[in-house]
Order: sequence, then structure tokens, then C-alpha cells
Amino acid sequence: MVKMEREEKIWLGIIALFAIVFNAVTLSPLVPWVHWDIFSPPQPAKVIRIEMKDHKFFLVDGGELKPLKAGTISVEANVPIKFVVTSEDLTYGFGVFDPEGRMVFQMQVLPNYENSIVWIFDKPGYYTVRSTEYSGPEHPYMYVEGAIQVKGGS
Ligand SMILES: [Cu+2]
Repeated sequence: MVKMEREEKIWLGIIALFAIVFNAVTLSPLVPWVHWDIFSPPQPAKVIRIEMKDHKFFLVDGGELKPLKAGTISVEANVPIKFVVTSEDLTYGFGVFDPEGRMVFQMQVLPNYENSIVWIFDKPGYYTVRSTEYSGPEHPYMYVEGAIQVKGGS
């Protein structure tokens, strides 16, 4: 057996303590999303499928692609909504902005992959969708004002 110096033992103890404290904190309710991520993923009340191609957003509605316009998507506030976004060509971003123009969430949209996020809207209104990842000269026009209507829930 290797004989350890006293200092080595102290350092080993500090590292072990750090590992225990770090795991305890990151698994505890101190981190708000731990409950969702590890213990009970929320069951989405609605799944919204969006397809991105040619620098445009489409709502996938029963196998049919509808260009995203104001109010195309309608969801309730205060319930989990799952967005599944796919791309047929480039890497894009899917960013959602509240009626005051503040970003509420965004995710990267990788081609040929189901990019998904679950979100609970906490206030009603019309939310704007914008690509949040540069995707070429047409990128600035990847913007649909008021695409998501969030209806006041209980
Ligand atoms: Cu873009």
C-alpha cells in the first residue's frame, strides 16, 4: 500500500468533501430545474411541431406544413407546452420573445434532429418567434411577429 503524507490525506479529504457537497447541491431543490430533469419530467399538455427550411418557419399540422404567421400557434398559459423543432437544411435557432420583446427561451435547431424544449408560459399575449442563430444573409428575416398566441390560463 502506498503511504500517504499528511498533506496528501488532507487534500484527498477536501476533494472528497467537495464532490459530496457539489453533488448534494446540484441534486437538491436549490436548483429549480432539478425536479423536472431528474425526478418528474412534466407531461406536456400540448406538443407543437415546427419545421424549419429555406429560412422559414412552418407549423406541422397533421402532416401538413403551414407557414407561421401571427397567431398560427395557440397555447394556454400555465401548462407545460413541448416544442419539437426540426430543420431540413441548416442549423437555425428557435427563439421566443414575449410581447415586450424580451426573450423567454431559445434553443439551437440542428438539422435532422428532434430539438425539443418544454416551456410554461406565465402570461398571456402574442409571442414572437425569431431565429436566434445566424444562418446566412436571409437570417434577419427569420422573424414572425406574434406567431404564438398564449391564452390566459388559470
Ligand atoms: Cu437564422
